[in-house]
Amino acid sequence: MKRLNSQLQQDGAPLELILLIRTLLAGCKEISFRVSQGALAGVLGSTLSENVQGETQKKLDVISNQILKDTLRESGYVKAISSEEEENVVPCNPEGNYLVSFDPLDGSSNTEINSLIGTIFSIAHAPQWMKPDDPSAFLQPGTQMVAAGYVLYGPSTMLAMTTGRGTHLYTLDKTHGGFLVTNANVQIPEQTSEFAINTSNQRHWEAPIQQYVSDLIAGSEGPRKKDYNMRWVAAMVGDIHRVLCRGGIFMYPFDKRNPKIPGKLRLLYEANPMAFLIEQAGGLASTGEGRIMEVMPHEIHQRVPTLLGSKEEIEACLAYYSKDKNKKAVAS
Ligand code: FDP
Repeated sequence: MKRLNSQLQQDGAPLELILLIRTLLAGCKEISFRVSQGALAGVLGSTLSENVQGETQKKLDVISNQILKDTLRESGYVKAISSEEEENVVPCNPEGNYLVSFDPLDGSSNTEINSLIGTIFSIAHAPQWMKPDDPSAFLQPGTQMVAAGYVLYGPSTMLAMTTGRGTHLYTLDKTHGGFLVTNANVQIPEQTSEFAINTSNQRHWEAPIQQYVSDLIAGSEGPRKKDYNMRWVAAMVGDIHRVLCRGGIFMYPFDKRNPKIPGKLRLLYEANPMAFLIEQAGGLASTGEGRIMEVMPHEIHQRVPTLLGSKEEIEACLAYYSKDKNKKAVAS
């Protein structure tokens, strides 16, 4: 089986990027170990502090964030970090050539129930002019990413990663501590009959997604003329992993509750890296209005509506948005 290094070399990744990825993954292996210890590691449960988004931090979030921060800062490859758990950019080596954004532990409420969780990351070049504490360099569209991926802490520890030459799945071989390629050049089936959305938010969705999901639920008796099944891991990393493995559509759409917070998921370290993985595997990643990877961020913790998955199903969903737009244009 091919090792991580060989795959990265084959994909033409520069040496420094390979070394950075290996450093990041060393941190993830430590997180994987801590996570697998569960309550025995004495790290589960909530701390008293809240993170910048006002969510209660679980201790594992804090620990995972610290592990990644320390490992990346010490590496010398990184100029600055943005993390879900850090209000501001974390300055690192002024001579570093890369910017790393991460959600150290996505789906952290799943820690309480010993279910899927993971680390999501994206890597971009650090501009030379940038000072390490300057957040503006992070405000570039996802098309500028040089690598992205996630490490999934499940029954096995898996890595999904792309450097722009396909999406590959790796499995951590705990006997020798390395990631081995277990599925190269993943191709997401273009058609699907599986969808994932938190339907408890239905009343807050806009008209196109209301209609789309209601037509999915209508199944073979509705306009889509086939039966759909629903799956919801409640951790984006788990839901996207399923989509990469067997297709599907994952949605966290625009939410009318607060127009200033248009979606739940964060652009830099959730939506963008997943969009890169999905596109590289032949799927589509949209906000409903346009390509996720072309969204120009205006702040590091920006949220976006997300529709990710099988090509034809995303296209079918986007047709509802176009129809709605046309209807509004005719009415005005
Ligand atoms: P979590 O808050 O548990 O870290 O990052 C946001 C996220 O998880 C996603 O992984 C997940 O898809 C979503 O939130 C689930 O949130 P809801 O239960 O509010 O739908």
